[in-house]
Amino acid sequence: MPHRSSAMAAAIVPVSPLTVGVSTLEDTLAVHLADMQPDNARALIETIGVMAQACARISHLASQGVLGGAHGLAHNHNSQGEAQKKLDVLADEAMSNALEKCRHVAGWASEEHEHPTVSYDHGTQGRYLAVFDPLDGSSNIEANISIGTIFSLLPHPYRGTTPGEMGFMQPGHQQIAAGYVLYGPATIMVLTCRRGVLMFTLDRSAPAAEGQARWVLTQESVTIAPHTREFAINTSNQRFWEKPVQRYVAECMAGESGPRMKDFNMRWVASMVAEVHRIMTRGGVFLYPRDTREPVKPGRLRLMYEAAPMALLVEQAGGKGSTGTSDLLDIVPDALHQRAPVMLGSREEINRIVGYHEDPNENVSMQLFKTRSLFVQPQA
Ligand code: AFP
Repeated sequence: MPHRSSAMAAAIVPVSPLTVGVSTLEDTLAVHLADMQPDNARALIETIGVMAQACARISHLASQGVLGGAHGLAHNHNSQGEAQKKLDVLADEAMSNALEKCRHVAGWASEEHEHPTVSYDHGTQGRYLAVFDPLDGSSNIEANISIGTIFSLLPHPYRGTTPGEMGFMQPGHQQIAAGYVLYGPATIMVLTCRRGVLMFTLDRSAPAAEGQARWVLTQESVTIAPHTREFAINTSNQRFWEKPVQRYVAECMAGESGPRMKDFNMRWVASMVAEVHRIMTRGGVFLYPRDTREPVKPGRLRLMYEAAPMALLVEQAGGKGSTGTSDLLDIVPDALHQRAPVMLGSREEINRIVGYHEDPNENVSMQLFKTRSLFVQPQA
């Protein structure tokens, strides 16, 4: 059997122009990364290919529904104390098993495990550290609503030694690549290697079970419009939000008769992958702000598994990601499972929300606006 790397090397020369609807993942990346040093490009293509293959496997498991035996609880808890679903566990295994075989990956961190895993065979020589949320939106599984996988590649900072937890503590702007796979009516991968954003659709008629998943390029240069009339937030937490978010949402809700002078639409899928994908296709903002429900947690979403990869994708598509007070990509994690407030999407809207955080007269504006808001603002 040929070694996978030699098969990849053959696949990346000669390059041909990208053709949407025809170019496969490997062919597309060979063209897309043509400016990279060939050895680096080959390693990146091979590693993304390995993760894409694992996601095709997860797509297959998810698409089987209850017939595949992947519904329901696994009767385990993850490192965060959250009850794991069977599909959480299976997705985690699919990603881990794939990365274990990849010679470029020295180690990986999964949202499902307390500590990172060092690759048995490639721990010292691998050039990347992989980080992933194997199954995002797991509360949606039994309801047959979209779910996803989020992944990111960081450089292994101490190549030649095995990676420790400290090696993963890198800010989001260090990411070499980031992507997500949406398991919806179609399975779609959205990927950035810091050269814009590409979108691929899994050809489900190809035999994924034999490791032959076929991802077809379906959009190049994915771009998020700077303005939007759509926002996504879990409004059941409204009373816990910080004031600038209260103000932003209240103004959207006030619609034409409020200061924004236009009507807004709202969505909430409870799967960040699905929300970000909607933003990638038609704009919008996604907010999971800091709130006062659990003061020790600065938000619900994980910085490394969710916020940072999505922020890179959004930024590469022309949008912006922020905590409200700082750029999501600038945060240096101090713990693997660190949480962060997340606001991302259409650039001008995120700038507006950041502006509200900076506004020293915030409380004054809130009082003025109170008369027109559909929300009753909580008393200070
Ligand atoms: P699960 O994977 O535990 O279902 O969490 C999904 C998620 O991290 C993110 O994808 C959603 O946007 C968010 O949590 C939903 O949170 P709420 O249930 O609080 O709305």
